[in-house]
Amino acid sequence: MCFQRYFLIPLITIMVLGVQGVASEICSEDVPTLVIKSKDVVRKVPKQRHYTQGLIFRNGSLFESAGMYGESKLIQINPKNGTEVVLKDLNEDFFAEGLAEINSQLYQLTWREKKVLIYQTENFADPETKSFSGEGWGLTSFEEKLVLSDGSAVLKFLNPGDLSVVRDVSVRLGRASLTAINEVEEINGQIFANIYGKSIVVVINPKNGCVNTKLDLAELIDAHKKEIVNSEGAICGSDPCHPYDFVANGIAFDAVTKEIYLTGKNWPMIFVIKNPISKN
Ligand SMILES: [Ca+2]
Repeated sequence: MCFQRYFLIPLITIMVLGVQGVASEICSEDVPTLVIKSKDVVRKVPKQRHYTQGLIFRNGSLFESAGMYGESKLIQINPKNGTEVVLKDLNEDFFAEGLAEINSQLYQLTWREKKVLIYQTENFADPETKSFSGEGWGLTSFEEKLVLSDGSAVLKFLNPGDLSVVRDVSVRLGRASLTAINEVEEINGQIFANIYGKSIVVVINPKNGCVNTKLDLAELIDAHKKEIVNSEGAICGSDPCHPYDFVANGIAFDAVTKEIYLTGKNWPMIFVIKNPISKN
C-alpha cells in the first residue's frame, strides 16, 4: 500500500495539473452572436462582380484579389463609388486567393499553385513570386507575420521574408474545430474570418485559436438576396453557378473610420458597417 501511495499521489497530482493545463486551452462554447442587419449598414458601395477571395483597405483605397483560372486579378476599388482599376491580370494558370499588406508590400496568394505574388509599393506590373507549401485560401497579417488559412481549421503564421511557417493554431469553438476558414482580416488584434459556405464571420483570438464572437450575416444577406443573386447572377457563363459562388467572402478594415467592409463572391456590392465589437 505504502509503495502504491508513494506513486499514486504524485501521479494524481500530475493528472490534475495536466487536466488543468488542457482545460485552460479549451475554448468557450458560449460566445456572443451579433446579428448584422440592414439597419447596421452605414452605406453600400457598388461593385463589379468578381470571384472575391481577398479584400483589404490601405491608403484610402480598397484592394481586391479576384480568383478563378483565367480571371484572376488584383483590383483597386474607390470605396466611395466603387470605381475600379485593374492593377494586374494574373497568368491564366494562377487562381488568386487571399491578399494582405505587410511592410508596405502586397502579398497575393494563389490557391493550388503554391505561389505568392509580392508587389512592391505602387509597382503592380512586375510582382516578385515566392513559393510556399500547401493550399492558399485567406491571408492577413498579425504582429509582423502573414496569417494564412488553407481551408482547414488551421491558421499558419508565416515569416514574410521566406514564407516559412513560424507557428500555427487550430480555430476552435468550444471543443469543436472550425474548418473551411477562408478570407481573414486582422482587426485590432483579432482575426475576423469568413467560413466557406456559411453566412457567419467568426472572430478569432490569434494567440490560441479560440473563437470569441460570431457575426451572423444571414439576415443581411437574405434582405439583399435578389440583388446578390439576380436573374442573371444565377447563370455564370454557360453553366449554372454553384450556390457557393455567392457566399460571403471578403473583409477589410479602415482603422481610421473603424469601418468594416464586407462583401461576397460575385456580389455586386460591399456593405460598410461600424465595427460591432464595442471594445474595439
Ligand atoms: Ca481581408
